[in-house]
Amino acid sequence: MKKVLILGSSGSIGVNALNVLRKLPEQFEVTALTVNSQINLLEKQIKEFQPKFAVVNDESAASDLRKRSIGNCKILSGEEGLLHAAAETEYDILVGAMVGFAGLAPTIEAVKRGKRVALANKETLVVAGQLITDLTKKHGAEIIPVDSEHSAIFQCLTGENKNSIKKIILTASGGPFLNKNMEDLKSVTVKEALNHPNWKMGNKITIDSASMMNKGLEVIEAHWLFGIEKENIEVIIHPQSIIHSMVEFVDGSIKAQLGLPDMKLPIQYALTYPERIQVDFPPTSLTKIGTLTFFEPDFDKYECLRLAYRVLTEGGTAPCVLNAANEVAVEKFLKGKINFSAIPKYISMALEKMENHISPDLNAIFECDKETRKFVKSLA
Ligand code: MN3
Repeated sequence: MKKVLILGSSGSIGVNALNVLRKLPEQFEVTALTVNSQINLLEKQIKEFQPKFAVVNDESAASDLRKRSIGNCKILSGEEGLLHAAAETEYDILVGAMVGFAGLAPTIEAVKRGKRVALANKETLVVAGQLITDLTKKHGAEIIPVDSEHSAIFQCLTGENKNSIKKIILTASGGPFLNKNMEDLKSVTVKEALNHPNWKMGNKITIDSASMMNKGLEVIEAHWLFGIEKENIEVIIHPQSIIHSMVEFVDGSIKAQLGLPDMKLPIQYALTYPERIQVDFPPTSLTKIGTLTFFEPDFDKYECLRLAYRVLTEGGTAPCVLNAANEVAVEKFLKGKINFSAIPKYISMALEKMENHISPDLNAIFECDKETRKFVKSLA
């Protein structure tokens, strides 16, 4: 019986992780759940899964929850509670399903304890890739990707020698604006940007998919997860989202992993790896799908993707600046304060403004994140 802590149990990945765990009661036990503020959903999850701990980031929501009858589950709160859950409580696998930079510190605690991290929170590797990679080696931790593309690559690489990889081919759906041009992007609405054709996800990642920043973050994530240089990471558009990604080997052979776009599969694989467990996911009918198509991304239209490759070249805190600026810009776009094409502009401005620190420690990363947010928030 493996014990599981879920960071971010009210989000789309967290809910799907619980959907997976609900069907595997013999193998897994949920020991802790964390949310930002959604206590109504958390209360239901606590009643069903009976974890020993739950953390609510928002203090007043936490005290509301403490007044309800939730059995023996201990309610912690704030950043301190989050760190306590990751650093002190008992678990075997941490599911990193929080959104954005906030997932970094607790993930590091799990890595330092040599745990398995089923990582969905790509921002963690984007901002602190070197640090996490070094700590993972040092403490014998295990990072198993939950991101569908990286899970695909991870599956393609099973049994292969790293030296035989020629390149990684990340597939991208192209998002809701695949058929729009650069001019159109200036006037797209929040509602249009949130209407992803293939995947149902949270707001932040859905906007990132529309701008292709999501794919840019995934290029950086792939670099750190698999130790592959950016020249050997290619992005291609595949609108059907059936091939989740591919690996090309030195002999010219290409391996791909296919399936319907459903996060339950990569989540379950990260939990049960190296085993595969039979489940009742709907089958992938290739004859029903019929056609798979591929084409090159337009880097002028998807400026965010170009910026992601650029910060990977620059290294240091540049990826942290990109991530923080993007998080703030996306928030501004969702609130209707800026238009869609201002997102890459704000990121470029932040990259110009912020000084790059090479080989940053955790403090330097936190400082960079804070300063970049301050700068981008101050932009009109
Ligand atoms: Mn993905």
